[in-house]
Amino acid sequence: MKLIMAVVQDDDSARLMEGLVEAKFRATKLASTGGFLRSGNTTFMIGVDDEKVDKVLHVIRENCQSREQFMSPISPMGGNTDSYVPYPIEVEVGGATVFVLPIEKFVQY
Ligand code: 2BA
Repeated sequence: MKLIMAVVQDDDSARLMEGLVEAKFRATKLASTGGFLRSGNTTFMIGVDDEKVDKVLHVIRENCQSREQFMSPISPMGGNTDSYVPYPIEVEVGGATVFVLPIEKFVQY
């Protein structure tokens, strides 16, 4: 069994959850925050048998798209301004960042 952890954009999370439920996968959605943009994203926890991992990855790919986002840098408060960029910068946020982890034990009580 594997645990798939997928960080996706909030805009895709409802569609992805629908896709997973439709494909009969169980998933848990967690509210998360990206360290770089400091804005909300969504992390899915999906526990599946090994042979179904590729099917889940397919559902994720089908329902998540990458987008350009602007990041407004926060001005440093009396700190070092050497690397400070005073205008918004555009970053491409991926459709999904996915980790596939082995599960040692799975129990439900
Ligand atoms: P954030 O950390 O808010 O990053 C959003 C986007 O900003 C990233 O998109 C990337 O394009 C850019 N970015 C991140 N760090 C950067 C840096 N040091 N310099 C320049 N640009 C940078 P994605 O790579 O698609 O990541 C989307 C979200 O997935 C991330 O949001 C974070 O929440 C999560 N993530 C990505 N890689 C991760 C990792 N190795 N471990 C844990 N979470 C990760």
